[in-house]
Amino acid sequence: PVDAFDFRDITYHCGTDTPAVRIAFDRPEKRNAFRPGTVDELSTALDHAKRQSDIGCVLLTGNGPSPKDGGWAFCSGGDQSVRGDDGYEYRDDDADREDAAEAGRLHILEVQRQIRHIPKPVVAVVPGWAVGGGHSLHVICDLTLASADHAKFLQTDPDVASFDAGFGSAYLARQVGQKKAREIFFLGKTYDADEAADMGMVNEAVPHDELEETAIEWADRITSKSPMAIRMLKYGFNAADDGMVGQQVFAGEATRLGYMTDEAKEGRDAFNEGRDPEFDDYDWHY
Ligand code: 2NE
Repeated sequence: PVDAFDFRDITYHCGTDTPAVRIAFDRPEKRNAFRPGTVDELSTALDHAKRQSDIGCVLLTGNGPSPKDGGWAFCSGGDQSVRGDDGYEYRDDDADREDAAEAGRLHILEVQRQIRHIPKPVVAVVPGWAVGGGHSLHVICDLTLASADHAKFLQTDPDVASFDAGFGSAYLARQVGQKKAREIFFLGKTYDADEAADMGMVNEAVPHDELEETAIEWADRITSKSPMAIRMLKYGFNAADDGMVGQQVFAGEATRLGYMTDEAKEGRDAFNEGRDPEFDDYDWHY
């Protein structure tokens, strides 16, 4: 575990041999449903992982099995037992948190954006149920690896009068097509890992006892590659769907690469030295 944190609802581990982190929902008796404090912890862990320049991949998963009935889950979405009238509330042993707010929260959507923008691939490692807002989380991740034995994918949003009308549905339609995405939400069928792989929202289904090992292999493959290239590719894949924000994020990374050139250093140095910049040595590339 990463010592800096004392999490209650998630576990957070940093690889020793693999430059990746493993973040896991840790409420298996609730099928890893998230309450506001869970979301706070997830956000903190993702932010920490983002800032570690030696970490190139995030594995997001759910611990299990449930001590109550042996069931496995990635995440079953918002904890309906703490859903108030305007969002999810800090109640019981969630209420003494530093960030506890009076108003209902829906900040899992902020976490979706964190996953979207973190400059390293996030892999959803799905050992069991991915349901509702938990389904949307696997959708937003860059890759999904699933247990062929226990993973199940289900959208219950309309059953509980909730709706992820953003990435959870619209981006899902980019992955599986419009008809299939509408089927997932409108019919609420349950799909196993092979079916989810066939429709394009899961990359691979592997035997349950090989799930974590395969996830680490994927992290090893990802982190053996050029960090700059992986980052630019992630933001390139995002850009077309993310509009001006997608362009802004991609452009920010292009700016960073630009800053690393002698040409940019000449612009900076000329200003700091109070002289005109000398750009004659730099090509108008074609
Ligand atoms: C996940 C699913 C399909 C599992 O079914 P099953 O039969 O395997 O287990 P069971 O018995 O239903 O659940 C085991 C225990 O976990 C709790 C259950 O209440 C049960 O507790 P006990 O009876 O043992 O005490 N549990 C499971 N999911 C929970 C949840 N989300 N909140 C609180 N407790 C939960 C089945 O359990 C299921 O359908 N769960 C509900 C899925 C759901 O509707 N999630 C919310 C969707 S809305 C959302 O996530 C969202 C959003 O769309 C946008 C923004 C924010 C949130």
